[in-house]
Order: sequence, then structure tokens, then C-alpha cells
Amino acid sequence: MTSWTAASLLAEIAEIGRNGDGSYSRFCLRPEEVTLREWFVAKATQIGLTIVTDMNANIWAWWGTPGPDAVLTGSHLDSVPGGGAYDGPLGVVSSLVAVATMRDAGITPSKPLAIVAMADEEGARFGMPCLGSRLAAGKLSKAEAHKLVARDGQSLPDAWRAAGLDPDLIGPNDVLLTASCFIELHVEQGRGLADLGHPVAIATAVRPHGRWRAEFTGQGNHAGTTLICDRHDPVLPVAQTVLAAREAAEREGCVTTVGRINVEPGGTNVIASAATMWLDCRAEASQTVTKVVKDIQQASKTAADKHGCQVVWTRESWTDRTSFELRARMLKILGENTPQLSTGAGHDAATLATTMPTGMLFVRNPTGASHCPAESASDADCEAGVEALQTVLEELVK
Ligand code: HGY
Ligand code: MN
Ligand code: MN
Repeated sequence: MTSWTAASLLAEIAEIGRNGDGSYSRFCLRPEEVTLREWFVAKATQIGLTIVTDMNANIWAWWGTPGPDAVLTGSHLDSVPGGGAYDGPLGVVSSLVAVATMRDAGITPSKPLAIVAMADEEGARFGMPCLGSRLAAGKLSKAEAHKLVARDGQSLPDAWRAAGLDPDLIGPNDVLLTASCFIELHVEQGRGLADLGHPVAIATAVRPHGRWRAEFTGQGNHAGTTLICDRHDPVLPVAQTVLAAREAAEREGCVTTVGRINVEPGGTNVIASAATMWLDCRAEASQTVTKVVKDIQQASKTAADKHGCQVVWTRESWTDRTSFELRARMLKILGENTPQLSTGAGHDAATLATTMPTGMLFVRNPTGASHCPAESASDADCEAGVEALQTVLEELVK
């Protein structure tokens, strides 16, 4: 009999990839995340599951023979830079506990079941969110994947090879494409459940969101001897574009974030020659995102012209508004009074929603804080999440 709880498993990995401020930086296929992968494989093996790492760096822990009509659960092990302890790993450990308990109870699924740890869900390493699930679902091609370069400069193919994976095999995963459903448990990234006073919710939808990169170029020069009137400093239009992004969000009632800016060459006494910023924009409706991004791009062009600079925009990723097909069935299984919440956060379950029926469970996060060390969930709420996940899985494997 396994006596695991979600909290006890999270405690086992608490030091892996932990930063001094208590946050986590666990980047896809980097040493800290590889340690997490090895831990996950050991735990899944311990409860008798069979491990397959697919060509897209997703790890599958199988109960039964891998094959069509499989019930999939799980989440991701990677984090954002400075992330919290629960975003991703809570879904993986909850799946381990639920499956271990089902096996201890002698349940025999009528179809194969797999716990999947999806690769680079945050896109923090290769810049493409839900990388592993997009590749497995055929939503990102091998050619597009091969073009991705990690923030540390390593190309995706080289990172695959360093991890013992063949980048030429990247592509749609038939077992995923023929799966019957995917159910993902995740810490809530917001205060909905805290305000409702309930431990667990069923997800209704993921709001549309995307990421854009804006590359500004100007003219590097000496910080001390170049007159202001002679400068073409790309940092100025970046600053004006960041402000324009916030103004657009306030005007249109959506959210825009610039959390990453790179300045080249990066000398204190050097006027930058180039500056790159990344924009994350999310809204209730896709057309609002489109309008807001267009307004921001226009503002960036005006600012660049004013400073004698150039700007080039590239859309890095896009996720349409997604509803969860399993929602109604989960409501029947867990009870019609179970709270239901939409979210502004992206998830593999949203990426896979057009490939198979998917569903999500959210676990209460008392402060709602996420992507930071304050992210949390009580042990009792984590257990309520495991129980709900197990109840749903037992129905889905019948
Ligand atoms: O960025 C997100 O929405 C999610 O946490 N990957
Ligand atoms: Mn996240
Ligand atoms: Mn997540």
C-alpha cells in the first residue's frame, strides 16, 4: 500500500531547482528538470507503471499497454523563471497519488491509462509554450521545432541530442492522437476558489492569449560623448511601447505584460544598438487581443520613428479561447454544485482540446498568486484535489 499524499511528494522534490528566494527555476531538459524527470520515473516505476519517453521529450507512465483509447492525466514539471512550487508539479504528483490509490484498491481499468509529464509547458526554455503537447498533437512541426533556440543559446536539436533524444523523430504521437481524453489537475492561478470558499473547481475555458516579440534596432554609441539630439537609442521606443501596452490594457479591459526585455550590448556606458521586448496579451475575446496588439504595434512604430530606430514584430505563440469538452461529464461525476471557473492561464489541456476531449480541475490557491514563490495550496485542498481527480479517473477508465 502506498501512503503517498500530494504534499508528501511535493516535499520530496522541494529542493530541486529551488532558488534562494524560495522560487523555482526548472527549465526543460536542464539539469534541475532532468533530476525532476528522473524522480518522476522512479515514483511511477515504484507503483508498477511502465515508462516511455516520447520523441517530443514528454514522459508517459503507463498502466496497461500503450495503445488507442487511452485515458491520459498529468501536467508538467518545468517552471517559469522564479516560479512557484505547485504550477505543474501539483498535477503530476496528484496523478501519481490518484493512480497509486486506484491500483491499491484493485481497480482494473477497461482501457490503458497514462500519467504524462509534458515538456516545456511554460515555454521558458525554448520560447514556445506547451511545446511537448503541441509537438505530440502535430500542432508544431519538426521544422518549426528545429528552429527554436533556448535562452541559453542551445538549439532545440542539440538539447534533444544531449538528452538522448533524436530530434529527427520529433512529430505527432499516434498514441496521443488516438487517446480518449486528457484530464489535468492544476493549482488555480487566481483567487476564484478562495473567494468561493471551496477547495476544488472544474475548469470551463481558457481565455485567448498570445506572445509577441518586438525587436528594436538603433545605433550603439558612447554614453558620455553622444549628444542627445544625435542619438538613436532603441531603449526609448521600448519604454514607450511598454507604457502603451499598459494603457491599452486599461482601455480595453484586458491584460498585457512585458516581463522580459533584452538590451544589447548591455554596457552601462554604452548606448544600446538593439533592444528586444516580449509582450504577453490575454483577453476574454480573441478580437480584443488582436485589436490591443495592433494598437501597441502602431505605438511602437511611432516611437521607433521618433527616435530614428526600426522595429520588427514576430508572433511567437497563440492559443485561441478554449472550452473543455469533459466539463459537463465531470460535473455529473463530481456533483452539479461543484464550482466552475474559467482561467487566463494556458495549459496543455487547452492545447489538446482540439485533439481529444479534455478537462481540468483547479485546486484552491489562497492568495491566487502564481509564477512566484508565494504560489501555494493547503495540504487539505491538495488532498481534495487528488480525491476529485481519482473520482473522475475511475469513471473515465470504466
Ligand atoms: O503562462 C501561462 O498561462 C501558463 O502558466 N503556462
Ligand atoms: Mn505556469
Ligand atoms: Mn502550469
